Amino acid sequence: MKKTIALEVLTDLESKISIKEAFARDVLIGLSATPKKIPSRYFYDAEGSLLFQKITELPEYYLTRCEFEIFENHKQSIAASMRNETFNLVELGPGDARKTRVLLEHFLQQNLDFHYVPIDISNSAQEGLVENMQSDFPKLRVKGLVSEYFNALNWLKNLNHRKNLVLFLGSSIGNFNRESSRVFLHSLWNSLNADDCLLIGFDLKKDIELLLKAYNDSRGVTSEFNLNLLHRINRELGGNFDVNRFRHYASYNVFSGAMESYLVSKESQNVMIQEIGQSFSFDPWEPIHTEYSYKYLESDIAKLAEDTGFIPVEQFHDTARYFTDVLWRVQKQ
Ligand code: AVJ
Repeated sequence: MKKTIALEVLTDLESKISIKEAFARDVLIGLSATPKKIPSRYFYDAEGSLLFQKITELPEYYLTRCEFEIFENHKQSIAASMRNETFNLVELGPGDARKTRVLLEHFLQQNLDFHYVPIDISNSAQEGLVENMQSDFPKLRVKGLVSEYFNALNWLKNLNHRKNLVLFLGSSIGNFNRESSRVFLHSLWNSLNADDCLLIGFDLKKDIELLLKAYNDSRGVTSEFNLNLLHRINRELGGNFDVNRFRHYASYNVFSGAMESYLVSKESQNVMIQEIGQSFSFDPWEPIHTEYSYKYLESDIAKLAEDTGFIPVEQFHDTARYFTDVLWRVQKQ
């Protein structure tokens, strides 16, 4: 007998286009632009999500390990901020939610009164996640939402009036440029109620060598992760990329404070994409920009809270101080 999975697929009333159509549209726009680019959110198909999981286990990729350490060392303080409340633990883009398990386990053990509500655009990923959570934590009340973040938050707002603790972990915010991160956080503020909380992870500025190593690992997993974008275009959009004729390149931009990832064409070539009905030409050594991973100063983070309507409540670091998770409260007068 098939077990029922607590999963709700929300339809976005405004945009009725499928993920594949959006992918085709964004690849057309991105490869027609100068310089060429592809949005980083398309990394995470089934293959890309597995590769990202492998990245999080690499010795050079310190971010995930640091956030684990933060949760292990500070789960009591995080739980204390929610004691005597009935709340939704809402997670934006949970992935495999490995770090979140540390919190879930502790919250359950402390008998906190909450529902876990992971929100992700990928239906298959959410199905797996909700199923695993239900079997690993039989007492956990979980409701997975397949939706865009803000669509889901507004749905939640109308559904119940519980307090929300929103998790946005792993330096996902790093994929937004400085301006977009403000827009994103203020939209989040707008979708939340006064006194709701946000626990958000930021990767801190640090020695450039450590950053470069984290995005150019010795086993080449990050390279595979980046090149998977071209494989995905081949798989889903009928592209004929010869992936061997491109290489991964990642560098740190000291002016903007971001790691920047590219796929660089090693020679002059044309690539046909059936679903778009068009071919694209590449000059020798022409790059496609694929990702920004912005790094923060403590002062940037404080300013960001102030500018977007949040009050900093508590801040946590790993022992090396490579990474930080901050707990913010929504302020509305
Ligand atoms: C999941 C967006 C936080 O930017 O560090 C890892 C993705 N890219 N290695 C990051 C990523 C290359 C990661 N985020």
